[in-house]
Amino acid sequence: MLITRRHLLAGAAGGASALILARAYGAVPPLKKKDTYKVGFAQTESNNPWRLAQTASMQAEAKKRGCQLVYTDAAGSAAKQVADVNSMIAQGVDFIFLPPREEKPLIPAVMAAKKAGIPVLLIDRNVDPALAKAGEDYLAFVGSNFVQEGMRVAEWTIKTAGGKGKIIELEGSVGASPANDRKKGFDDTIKAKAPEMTIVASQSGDFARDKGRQVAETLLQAHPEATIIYAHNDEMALGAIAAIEAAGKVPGKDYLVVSIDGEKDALQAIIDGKMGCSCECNPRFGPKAFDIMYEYAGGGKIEPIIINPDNFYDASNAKDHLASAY
Ligand code: GYE
Repeated sequence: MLITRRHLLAGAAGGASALILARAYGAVPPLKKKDTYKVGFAQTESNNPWRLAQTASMQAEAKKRGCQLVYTDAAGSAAKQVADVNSMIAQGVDFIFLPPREEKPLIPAVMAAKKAGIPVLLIDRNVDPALAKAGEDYLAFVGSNFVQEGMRVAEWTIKTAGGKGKIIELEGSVGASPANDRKKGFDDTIKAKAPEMTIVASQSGDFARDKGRQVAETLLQAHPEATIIYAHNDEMALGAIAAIEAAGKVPGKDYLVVSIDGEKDALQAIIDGKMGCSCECNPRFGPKAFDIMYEYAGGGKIEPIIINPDNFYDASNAKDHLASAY
């Protein structure tokens, strides 16, 4: 399709038409209107409840719409995720849903799909906006505002801790957009609004429970003055709670633990008084992701950045959401 457009425009001459050519070449590939599609979903990893809930939601929606889903699991490797997307391109999928594990390494995969005439919808994680453009190199990004999630957790923490305390931060996967943005939102807010609070250590726990536990164990020992742990997701926060308990301390009393996602175990930890708060980040992308694909095929205008609203959980409401959590 892109080549057809280029050929159509190739006959024209002069500067203005060269500009049109550049724009046409820059457009997201079109999607033919059909009842069902063969779609790719290149998952990043499957080592936590958030990922499992996301995969289940995508699979259920594909089934509901009668679409064939080509599913891959990159098992935590950005290089494998690139290869997975390339294999979907080779299999001739109509459309690709992609949560790019890291911001930069997945750019070649996004560009390869575009070149092959396959529209890509980024779900839940983003690529580096300086290297690929929403609404041009890929159809759109749909997901949470991660900077805002970090800000909301920081504001709750400042209020709850009375503007004082030393903080240990457990970062998500290095190079992942939610890790970058949740750090920025939280750190900037602490700096701007809580002059008596400091982040004494900040290290990646790769969004994983056991890695979070290991990193927390080391950092708790290195920084006995810390009383607050901010984790970029619930799995690492739950790992930190295990590390606190293994050290003979009491989470919720000796340490305030705050995080993001709103998974079932975290809501239970809030109810049990072990965790302070968790900003929701909804993994159930299926209905929205497929709606966007069908809307695009039908000629609808797709906003390049579509933000999911996030709830916020603490002791005041965790119980009400436990039954519907993942
Ligand atoms: O918070 C985390 C998952 O990309 C928003 O990735 C997602 C994050 C989510 O592994 O638990």
